[in-house]
Amino acid sequence: TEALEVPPKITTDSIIIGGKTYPKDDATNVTTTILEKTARQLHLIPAHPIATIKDRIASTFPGFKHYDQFSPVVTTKENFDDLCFSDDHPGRSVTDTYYLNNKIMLRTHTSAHQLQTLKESDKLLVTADVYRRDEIDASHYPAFHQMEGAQLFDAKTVVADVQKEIKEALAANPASAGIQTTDTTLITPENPKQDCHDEAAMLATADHLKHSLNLMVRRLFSQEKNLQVRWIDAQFPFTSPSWEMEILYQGKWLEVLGCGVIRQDILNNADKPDKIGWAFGLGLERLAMVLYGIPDIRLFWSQDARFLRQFEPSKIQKFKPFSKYSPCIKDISFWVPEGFHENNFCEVVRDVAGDIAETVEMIDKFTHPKTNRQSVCFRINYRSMDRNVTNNEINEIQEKLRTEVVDRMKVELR
Ligand code: FA5
Ligand code: MG
Repeated sequence: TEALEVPPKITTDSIIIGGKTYPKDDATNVTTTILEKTARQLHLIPAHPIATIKDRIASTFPGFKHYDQFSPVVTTKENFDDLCFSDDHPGRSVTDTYYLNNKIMLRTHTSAHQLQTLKESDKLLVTADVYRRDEIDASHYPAFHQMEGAQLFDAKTVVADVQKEIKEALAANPASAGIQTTDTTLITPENPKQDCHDEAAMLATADHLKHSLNLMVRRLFSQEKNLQVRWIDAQFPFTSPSWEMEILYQGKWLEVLGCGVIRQDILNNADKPDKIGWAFGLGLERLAMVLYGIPDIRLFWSQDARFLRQFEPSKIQKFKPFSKYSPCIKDISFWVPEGFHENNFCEVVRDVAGDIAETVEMIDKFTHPKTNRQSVCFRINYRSMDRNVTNNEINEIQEKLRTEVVDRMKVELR
């Protein structure tokens, strides 16, 4: 655990964060806007919805060691190599990940702490802020929060151990009515058992995993009538087989977590070769938005008293939206160079406009028939969550954006 009290800073040749200095290099792409987020630690603020959901979920995993103070600065080894990501995995790309430099980055998921924590513990949770370069809309923000969970069993006794545990858990928590779970997953060549695993041991581990997570959402959503949950196949470099859980929310299936049977290489590296285990990683904002009825992911970062004062510690209650202020819509068109990536544009928007940028949408794209040059048009919806923006103010931002995209992205405005 590192002190994040010292404000992070970017100088001409280094990044200073958590009191440490990291030299910049050709991979550096972290921005001041993002670094400032690392100091917020929403999951540690009492009564903040993210912290309340974190506590609620943790209470459904008694006896699990809960780590929630890890620094977001990790090595590429921790975030990728230790988790069996291939060298050319797209997640490593500078368009997806924030790098301090070639070797040091902001974690993109709480799985970055799996190896270290599995060495220390057989039942663990990790809650933390994670960072990804991403698009801009109501459910995507470049910083969000995840909770990781993992549990290990003795590979020799897992079948009997799981049977006993599930029986006890069911006796203590009879499945609540009104929650339907559909499991459409299959062990296939695309979602295989690991060769080193005994089939019965793997199936028992998977059973325990799905049982634990079904119980977790049932408890979390005890107020919701007719909660629908489904399991689908997934793929992660660090688990096999792998699954995702989705819940039906406002007519759409919303992915809330990924999980699976931990790759044995990871357990061997954690000095636990005789164990078998599961892991999951869930998005706390996704669950908080549903449970509190929070319509926009930017609200979690709001420092407006009208947001924060609505919440009480350990109580989940529906969010009362304060009035929606009027939007201001602006388009920008430009010719793009080769290798243009939408996330790079979104980054410039974030830096210039901050949270006033509500959505960024590509509304047109065409290739000039003669020159073969490509042109794109983006529509930016500017709206503040706590006041009306003026057209003058947005014009100024839009002008600055036009200058910055040319400077930073080598595009030609149209
Ligand atoms: C992961 O991050 C894996 N580390 C999860 C995992 C852990 C799998 C352990 C197996 C074992 P994924 O990228 O799908 O997976 O993210 C996990 C969850 O984080 C998603 O289901 C979603 O709830 C949340 N999430 C992902 N991206 C965003 C985003 N941009 N904004 C808000 N929540 C997000
Ligand atoms: Mg996913």
